[in-house]
Amino acid sequence: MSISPAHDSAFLRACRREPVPHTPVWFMRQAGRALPEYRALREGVAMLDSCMRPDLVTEITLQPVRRLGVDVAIFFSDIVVPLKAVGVDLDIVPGIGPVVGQPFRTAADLPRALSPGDVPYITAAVGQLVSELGATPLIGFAGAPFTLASYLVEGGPSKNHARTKALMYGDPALWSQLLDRLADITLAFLRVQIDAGASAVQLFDSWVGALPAADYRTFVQPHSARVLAGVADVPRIHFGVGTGELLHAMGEAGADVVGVDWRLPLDEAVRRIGPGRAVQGNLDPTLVFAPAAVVRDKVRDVLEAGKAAEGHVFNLGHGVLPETDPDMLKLIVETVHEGL
Ligand code: 1CP
Repeated sequence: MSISPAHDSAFLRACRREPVPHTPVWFMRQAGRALPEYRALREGVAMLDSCMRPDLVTEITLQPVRRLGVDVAIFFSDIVVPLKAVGVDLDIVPGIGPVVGQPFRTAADLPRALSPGDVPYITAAVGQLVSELGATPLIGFAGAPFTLASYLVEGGPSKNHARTKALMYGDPALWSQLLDRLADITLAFLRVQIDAGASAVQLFDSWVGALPAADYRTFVQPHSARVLAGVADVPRIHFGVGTGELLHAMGEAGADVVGVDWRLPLDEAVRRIGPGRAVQGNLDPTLVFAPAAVVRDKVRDVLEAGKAAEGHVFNLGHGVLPETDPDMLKLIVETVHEGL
């Protein structure tokens, strides 16, 4: 196996907990939404259609790297793309998010497994991107089984995940079958991206913060752990929102880097996660609406707290909000790179 030109990038070094020339920085949801050049490209193209066009995916993924000077590219796609690829009737509705035609109720609704032949456009787009990116690493990603299950069971975005939890607590055998199948799909989707050249992966369990730690360990962790074990040949980032009480368990699931939202200072997150893992985060995504001087101070606070970690990848505590001024993101990148 040849060594990738991105191997010695600050990002991959931080993930491996090696010394870095500067703290690496990227933003969840950096590709899309906040950039006018993204909106121009997406004009008249439905979200899921754009994810199947390697030319568009490549261009959208590269836009924030060019404009913002971030250290990493994140593949432009969505967590529901592999579900669509195995035939689940769903769409991404503007202003809402993923909506599923027939929500999951019984074993007859189990999605089928995913094979690489189902997503040739992912292989093509990753290959094209990796050759254009050179020494800039590309992060592949997927949704974790719990978060994907929430969309399938609720039929769309949900605040309290009530039906999802009703299935989990009420029919543990069917729940386990569903999460097992989703783990297969997620793992296959991540493997496609790694095999095409992605140099790290992020497993998004965005909504798992809805669970107490004991139930997370029983009903979710084994499935996420199986996914993460299957991609141990690259650095693995594992992230969720509102996961202050789950950080240790999410690390245990097999993450090299644990993503932290904005609610907990990084030094406290590091204490909870324990040794042997790097952290990613965690500027509040709404801070970009504060004056520049405040933003710079808060960025430095995050860098200071991040010193407690064996490796720190700077990011927001969740995705870029659509109203964000790209110049503010640029200011954040510059401030992170300046260091303390
Ligand atoms: O990060 C990037 O720059 C790559 C692009 C990306 C990623 C990583 C998109 C494009 N989606 C995702 C992941 C994703 N999708 C997650 C995990 C990350 C997170 O927690 O934010 C989740 C939960 C989704 C589901 C989803 N897709 C939502 C959230 C709905 C809810 O439940 O609140 C939404 C709004 C989408 C649509 C979507 N995905 C991506 C974009 C640019 C959009 C906007 C749709 C459009 O332009 O029509």
